[in-house]
Amino acid sequence: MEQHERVVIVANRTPAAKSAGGLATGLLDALKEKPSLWFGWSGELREDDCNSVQLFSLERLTVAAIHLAREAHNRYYNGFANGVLWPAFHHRLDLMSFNEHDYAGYLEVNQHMAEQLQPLLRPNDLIWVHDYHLLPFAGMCRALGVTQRMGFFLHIPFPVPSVAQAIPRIDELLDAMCANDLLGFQTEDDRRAFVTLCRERRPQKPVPNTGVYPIGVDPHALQKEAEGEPQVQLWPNDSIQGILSVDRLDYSKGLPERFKAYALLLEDHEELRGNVQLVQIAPPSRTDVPAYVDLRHQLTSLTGEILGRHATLDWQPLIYVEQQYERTALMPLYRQARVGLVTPLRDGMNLVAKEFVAAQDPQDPGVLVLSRFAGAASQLDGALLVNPHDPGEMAEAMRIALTMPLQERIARYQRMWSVLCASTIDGWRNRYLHDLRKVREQRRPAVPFSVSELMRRTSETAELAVAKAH
Ligand code: ADQ
Repeated sequence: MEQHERVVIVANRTPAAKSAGGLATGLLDALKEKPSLWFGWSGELREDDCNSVQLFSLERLTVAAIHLAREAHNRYYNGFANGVLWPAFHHRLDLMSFNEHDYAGYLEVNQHMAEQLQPLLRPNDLIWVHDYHLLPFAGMCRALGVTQRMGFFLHIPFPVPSVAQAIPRIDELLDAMCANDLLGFQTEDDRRAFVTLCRERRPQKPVPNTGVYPIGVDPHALQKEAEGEPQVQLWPNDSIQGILSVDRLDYSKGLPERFKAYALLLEDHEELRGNVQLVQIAPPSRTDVPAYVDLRHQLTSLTGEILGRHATLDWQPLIYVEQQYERTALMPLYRQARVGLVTPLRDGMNLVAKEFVAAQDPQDPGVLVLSRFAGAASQLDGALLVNPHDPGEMAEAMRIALTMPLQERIARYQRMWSVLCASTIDGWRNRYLHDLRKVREQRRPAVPFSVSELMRRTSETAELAVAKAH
């Protein structure tokens, strides 16, 4: 008997029983309604025995969680994924730190995950792999004989070819990525960069189907959350206008540049002193990676400078909070802000920008100041777009936002609200899966991929590197 289709999500992490992240929330609700599988790392590190798969159910979704060995995880996650791919894909080659040993760990974990997933697969599965942690995953699966339709979605930007070519082993990674049937990107710029790179680096080999699928939010649900009782009234009297920024503490988010622009605003506009306040919420992430430790020091130092120079006994120009908040708690805070300041140096989409818009009071909305280098800038045309490298331009955009008349604020909000409603998270998921299904109808054969040679060569080089180091 022909089995029904089952969507299989493969991601670095499995959703916890109670989970809240953007991707997890966006996919979970729909997956719970039909038989589906979510496969990934449990979040648990072990010293040994990583060959068991832990299964649990969230309604009709089965979660298959594997554990990873501490040492392999460190090389895969901190070493290659976040020490090479994340900085390079965000155009920070200066922060990229490659070594063979980490790369071997990255391949080993991908291979381990492919081997653990394979026995769980059914013939009619539609496999959807997520993000830069799993670039070679499809290649590994194909080498194990997996022939089901398999697609990949990149949540972060894809680097322009001149930068991408500086990533060691990029050709091997491209080959493995091209074992997918469909590759999805956040923006047309990302998609084009990938295709151009493939044509330059592997001109004789075919490029699979590619598409642009900007990730969205559920604007009505977020609006409702934003109308909830706030845990705290950030600006209880109207004498202070609030600027709010919410980010993971990450160098791609442009926080030091933002603080410098805010300092410039205060310096140049005496009339704003005492009347404006920036609240920056930025819980630390990836604290094992050195660049993140440096960033945190830089920010605490800039915070001190701004407070030292401008704070008075009855006015704090800046509140910097490292605490993590649930999205349900954040939404009512977004609604209180006059300005949402979202200025990453480079970002796949940036869901905070969309969440900020969704949270606004339609009768009295705040203004979004948005980096032109966030994927969201390709959609949110009602935002004030800025170059995050230009403190003067950012300060001026903040000033314009703080003084923008109600009518213009409403007009800009309405344009962006329409975009949010036309590009929801449900639409993103459905459109992607629809296109992946179409690949099945075309009966495109799975691309063969030789992983054994790749793994053998890499582990030999890594062993050599380790031997040399001792
Ligand atoms: P992130 O780099 O994590 O995601 P972003 O899209 O801004 O960036 O945020 C994802 C989710 O995390 C959002 O739902 C947001 O509310 C939440 N979040 C962010 N900062 C938070 C904070 N300080 N406290 C609590 N929650 C916070 C990656 C890519 C993005 C892409 C997403 C989804 O880097 O470019 O938009 O995946 O594809």
